[in-house]
Order: sequence, then C-alpha cells, then structure tokens
Amino acid sequence: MTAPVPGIEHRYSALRLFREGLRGQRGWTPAWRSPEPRRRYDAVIIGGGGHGLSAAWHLAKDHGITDVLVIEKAWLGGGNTGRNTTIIRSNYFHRESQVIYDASLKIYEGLSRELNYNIMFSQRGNIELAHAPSEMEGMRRVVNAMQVAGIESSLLTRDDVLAMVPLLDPSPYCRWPVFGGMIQRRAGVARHDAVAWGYARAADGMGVDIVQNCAVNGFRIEGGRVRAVETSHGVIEASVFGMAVAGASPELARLAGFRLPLLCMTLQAMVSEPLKPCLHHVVASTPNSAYVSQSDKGELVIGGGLEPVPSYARRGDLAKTREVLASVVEMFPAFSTLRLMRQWGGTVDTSPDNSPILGPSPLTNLYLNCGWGTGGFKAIPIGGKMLAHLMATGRHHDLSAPFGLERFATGRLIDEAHAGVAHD
Ligand code: FAD
Ligand code: PYC
Repeated sequence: MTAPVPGIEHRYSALRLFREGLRGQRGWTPAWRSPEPRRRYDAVIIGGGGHGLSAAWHLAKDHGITDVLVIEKAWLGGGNTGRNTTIIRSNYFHRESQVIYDASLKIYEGLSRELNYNIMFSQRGNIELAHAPSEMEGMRRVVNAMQVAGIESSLLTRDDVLAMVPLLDPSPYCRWPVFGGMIQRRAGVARHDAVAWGYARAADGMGVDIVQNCAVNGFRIEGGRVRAVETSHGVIEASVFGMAVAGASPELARLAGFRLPLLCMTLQAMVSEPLKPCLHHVVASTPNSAYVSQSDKGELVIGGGLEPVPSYARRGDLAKTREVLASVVEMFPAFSTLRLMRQWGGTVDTSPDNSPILGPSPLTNLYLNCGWGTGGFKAIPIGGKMLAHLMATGRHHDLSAPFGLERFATGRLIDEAHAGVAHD
C-alpha cells in the first residue's frame, strides 16, 4: 500500500467509502464536469492524455488563461498515458534532455501535493544493467555526463547489483551475466491514470472545459492560421491551438496540411499475476531489451523494445511478447513459473533522434507537443508546462528551444537512441 501523502486532503475516508457503497454512491460528485463544448474558446488543446491535460492546467495556473477546451477523442488517459509502464527518470545523455527530464522529475516529486491528488509516485530507484565491459564503459559516460550536469546517478559494481536485486541470476555463465550497472535513486514509478485524472480535476477546477468522446477531424485554416477545428461535436474556434496527440500526430498534421518526421510504432507491455514484494527497484537491461518493476498490487510490470514494423495496432504481437518474456526469465529464473495476467500495446510516435518535438508548427497559432515516443510519461509535467508557455506567449520556453521542428532541417539533432530500454 502506498502511504497517504501528508498535506493531501482526505475527503474520502474508509468509513465514507463504505457508506457510499451501501447508498449506491449518491454522495459522489464527478471529479470533472462534462460540458457541451462552446463554439469559441481562447485556447483549444487537442488530446486528453497527460501532456494535453498538464498543458491545460499550466495555461490556467501559470498564465491565467482559463477559457480553455481540451478535446479528447476517446477517454482521458486512454492513449499512451494509461498504457505505459510509468518509469520516471532523468538519466539521459545530452544536456538538453537531462534538463527537461530532470525538471519533470522535480515536478513529479511535489505533484501529489500540488494537484491535491495522490499520484502514488514511488522513488524506488532505477537500475540499468550492464552485461559486458563495453556496456559498463557506456554507462560511465552517461553517469559522468549526469554528474557534470548536477544530476544524481552512480555506477554499481556487480556485487552492488546482486545485493540490491537478489533474484537476478548470479551465474557468470548465464546468457546475460551481471557485470555491473548504474542507478538513479530518485527515479521511480507512479500511478499513470492518477496523473491524468489529477491534472484533469485540477484543470477543471480552474474553469477548463474537458470534452471526451469528441474527435478532431479537420482544421479550418485561413492565411496560414488555424481559425477553427472541425470536431464530431461541431466546429470550434480559438485564438490558439495546441496538439498533444502522440501516436495520432502524423495523421493530425496531415489534416492540417503539413508533415511530421514521426514513425508510429507499437510498444507493448504486460503484467504477471500478483506476488508478495520481491523486487524493490525498477530493473532494466537495454542490451537485452527488457525491463521489470513490481507494482503496489504485487504484479510484475514487464516490457521490452518496439515491435519491428510501423503500425497503428494497439496490441503487441506474440513473437515480441515471447521475446520479452524470454529475456526477463533469462535474467530472473525465479519468474519462469509465473502466469501472465494481461498484455497490451500503445501507438508511440518515434522521431529520428528519439527526442520530442516541441514548438511552433508551420501554422502560426498551432503549437506541437509530440514525438515523445517510448519515453514521454516521465515528461508529462514539464511537457505540459512547455506547451502552455508556447501557447500563451507564442515563444519557446527556455527548455523547449532545442526541440523545435527546425532541428530536422538544421541537423542539430539530440540523439537519445541509447537513453534507455525501448528507446532505440
Ligand atoms: P497520449 O496519452 O497518447 O494522449 C494523446 C491523446 O490524444 C489520446 O488520449 C488520444 O485519444 C487523443 N487523440 C488522438 N487523436 C485525436 C483526435 N483526432 N482528436 C482528439 N483527440 C485525439 N514513457 C515513460 O516515460 N516511461 C515508461 O515507462 C513508458 N513506458 C511505456 C510503455 C508502453 C507500453 C507505451 C505504449 C508507452 C510507454 N511510454 C513510457 C511512453 C508514454 O506513455 C508516452 O510518451 C506518453 O504517455 C505520451 O503522452 P501524451 O499525452 O502525449 O499521449
Ligand atoms: O522511458 O524509461 C522509459 C521507458 C522504459 C520503457 C519504456 N519507456
């Protein structure tokens, strides 16, 4: 069980929960309203995932812009935000990435309190395994780069790793022998739905309208500006628009008349039956393309690399499931007897340098937040803040400036292909 967060208002005591159950839940109020959208807003955000909802909240909180609509074609967090394995860390190689992911991690550290919503952030530490001396050398460079940037991270010897993760196969002759590793102790996991719901409730509380089951199907463009979006609930005008639709980004860009350098791929994940606590850290092996953590419910949360071909199918195929499970069992022989409970996939939008796209689009009042690929859950707090800044001021936030679309023309790429499992 995750402990209550001090300072959080506990409106739903156990007794009240029990009474609500008996009374047919008549005393509950929805966490956010479901208004009919109006015909015009100051700002419209397309996409009710973590980034879109966080941006809506930051528009209201940081910039005082509350006449905002979030349009979600399905349900809040039903895209990648509710499908991911919730690893939050900032152990990236390039300074541009380190600063955004670490700023995000810092916001996550206080987010339950800030949103008055328990997102169950558990800083249990993220261990990346090295299986050979060459991998250890790569880790030395990452840890060094992080320490130079003032971000906590350290190398682990083989003995350190085996002491922290005793279920790893200690044999030097197994397929993936433990050679050493690196750890970021502030890294961890959070409850993904709670992140979406916490932002939604807080944004709604500041007057933001959130409309689910409403798809954007087209753009009305005049003189290089978006005048309105065509939705399944009618045409809606705004002065400024933000787009945070992850795996639907190329499709929406096409509707708006431009192209994005993104490839949509499936990333799958799965959970085992629940176990007594047996794995404290998040443990990842990038060379073996597999990672595992244990949820508060006791399930092992397991994932690996991308499916081999581009796809919009939100399910992984069996060959990849088997590959990932084989990798996990090779590293953790004790897990071989477990049953798998669920498996699913999400459509992620991967960019050529494995870094996000943040900034203006070719249309003057449409701003982009996309290309987070396999790693954008950890960036939701800062991604929303940067999109809100762009929408409110028309200018880059200091942190988003290196991530504009123009980098694919200038060649100033931020190559994070080796920044973790599933990133290449
Ligand atoms: P989403 O949550 O996908 O939200 C986009 C929303 O836009 C969706 O709800 C969608 O319905 C909506 N939308 C699409 N088209 C339209 C339209 N036409 N009109 C209106 N709405 C529309 N990241 C990490 O940091 N750590 C991890 O451990 C991690 N693990 C992952 C594991 C898996 C299996 C997957 C699939 C991803 C993982 N990720 C991870 C990546 C992370 O989930 C994403 O980068 C992040 O959730 C993106 O958030 P988002 O808000 O941009 O997108
Ligand atoms: O970003 O740490 C991450 C991650 C792990 C698996 C998928 N994404």
